[in-house]
Amino acid sequence: MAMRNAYVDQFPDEARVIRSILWSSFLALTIGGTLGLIQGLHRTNVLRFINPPDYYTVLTAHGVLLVLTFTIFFLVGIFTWAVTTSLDRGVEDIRFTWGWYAMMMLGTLLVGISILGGVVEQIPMNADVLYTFYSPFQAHPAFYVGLVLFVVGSWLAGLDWFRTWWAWKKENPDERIPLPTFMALTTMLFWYLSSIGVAISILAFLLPWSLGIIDSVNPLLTRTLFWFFGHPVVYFWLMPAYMLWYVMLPKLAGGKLFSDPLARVVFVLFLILSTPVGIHHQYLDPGIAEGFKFIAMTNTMFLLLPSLLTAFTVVASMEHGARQRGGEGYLSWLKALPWRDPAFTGMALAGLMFAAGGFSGMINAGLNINYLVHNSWWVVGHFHLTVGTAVALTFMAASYWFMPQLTGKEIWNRSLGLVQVVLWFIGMTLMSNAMHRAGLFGMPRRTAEPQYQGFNFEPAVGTVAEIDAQVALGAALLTLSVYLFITNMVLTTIGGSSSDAIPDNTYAGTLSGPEDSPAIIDNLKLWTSIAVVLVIIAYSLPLASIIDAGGLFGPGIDPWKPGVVADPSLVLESLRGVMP
Ligand code: HAS
Ligand code: CU
Repeated sequence: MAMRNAYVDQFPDEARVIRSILWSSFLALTIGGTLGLIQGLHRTNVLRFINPPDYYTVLTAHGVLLVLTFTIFFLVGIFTWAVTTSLDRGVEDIRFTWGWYAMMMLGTLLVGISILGGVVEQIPMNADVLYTFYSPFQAHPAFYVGLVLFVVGSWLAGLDWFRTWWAWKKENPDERIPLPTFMALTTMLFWYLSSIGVAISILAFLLPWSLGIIDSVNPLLTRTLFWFFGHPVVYFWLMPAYMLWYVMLPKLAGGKLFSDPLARVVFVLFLILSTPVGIHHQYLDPGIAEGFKFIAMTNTMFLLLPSLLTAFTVVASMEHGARQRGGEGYLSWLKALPWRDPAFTGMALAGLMFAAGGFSGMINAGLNINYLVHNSWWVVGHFHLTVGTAVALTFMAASYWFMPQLTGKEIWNRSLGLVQVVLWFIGMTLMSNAMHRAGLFGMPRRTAEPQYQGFNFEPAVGTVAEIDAQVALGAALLTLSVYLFITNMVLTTIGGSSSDAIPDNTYAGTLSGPEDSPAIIDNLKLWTSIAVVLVIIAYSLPLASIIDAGGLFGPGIDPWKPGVVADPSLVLESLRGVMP
């Protein structure tokens, strides 16, 4: 009998940590998904059982659990797989790996409990600040402390991968960085750069303010620091999905990656361009000059390039796979793809929906068109196609390949997996399409009561009732899909016995390998320096003018004058709320 060579056989210790990490991620997905259904039914007036004010607590938990907890846990797990697999060596010290995971868990618990305080009277905390935690909304200090722990944990995860790579490089000084490691490292580099923004916002302003150390903050400044991080974070979610499309999808399709050099160029472009664009979330913020917004728009349009390159490369690789399997013709090769494999089909459908989500992103990015869609349900439609499908569906689909690798067991029910990913596609088609349409006639986002008294929305096509029905039905199908997913994962893990039929832990080969690109592509220091310079160009003047106009700590407030900085007893006072 041939020796099985799954990930769990090669790296049993790493497999154990990654399993725990993925379970944290799946738990967040299950709770977050359920909350999504509650909101979907409430907003559309189909079923209302929460108090309208609690809607914002639920919405905060939904956003935080899904876009921060679910996605980021999954990606740190999958990047750990990517680095160890492609370097063919374990992490330097597995205790360190457990350490950063524990830190991220602790952060999640603090954040989770403080949000829960919004609906549970016994918990004397509150964090109804939505996942963007803009001031003047204020959360309990534990919320901010939890966020800091979570983010610092993710920084240490990156350090873990860099350490593994440094050790490998010592032994392989002349080799090119293997592609999956290259992708994980470039992603981490822009994550380090961009999360400095949110770190400053929290540590210098929001946390001291919530603790009562300072009296006020400059909302525009903290918003700008948030979006300095808030745009790049969307690519932090997307890059692991892209990695899976580059290294897994071609393999599952039965072929090879069309071009390794092109994939590297894409990740370098994301490293360079992800950060200097955050102001495209602030086109409607007064207090930022139009010129700065124009620069952000220009950078954003350049940033479309790596995604368009990805669309080309990934589809070309799929076509190569299909032709290897006997596919022919201009389009009939599509029929030769392995549509019965939930991992393949889920990822391919995620890519297809991302084409639509990317398109609505281009519309958002237009400085003038944005005025039409900003703060409307359109934006919610946009990000449910991007993070909610390109990323979430890819992660779920990939789990049908990864769970066997991590547990040594077969998926409990693969056909159910196929149903699950298709159900997501259908549910999201209904929900996101309706949301986009609703946004076009001004239906606002983030409100429990979208109907204003004395005002009737008038859709150009269809009716409000029909749009609401699609959203409610879509939300129900999506939640059902999450439950099918989690059931499959649970039964795979606890049921079944170890199987010898698990495929080897490998990823796609390439038609054109790294040797076809100049070595400078692997010069991470160079690209990081360019990224830093671009950030300085894009942000120094806007930040200076925001501080000049509104003060570091709010208009007219000089923290260096005595009396304004609160006395330390206030700090103790507010800490009393945190301590039991
Ligand atoms: Fe966005 C708002 C612009 C991409 C997430 N975005 C948001 C928000 C979120 C979000 C969460 O400029 C709301 C934030 C909030 O709460 O206020 N976005 C863009 C642009 C892109 C973009 C230009 N967004 C994303 C991604 C996200 C994400 C990715 C998460 C993962 N977005 C904006 C703007 C706003 C915004 C404004 C602010 C709006 C406002 O007013 O508030 C681009 O990166 C998109 C590029 C993508 C493409 C598509 C390429 C197609 C591909 C598919 C290949 C096909 C395959 C399969 C593989 C050009 C790669 C084929 C299958 C076969 C069967 C053949
Ligand atoms: Cu953005």
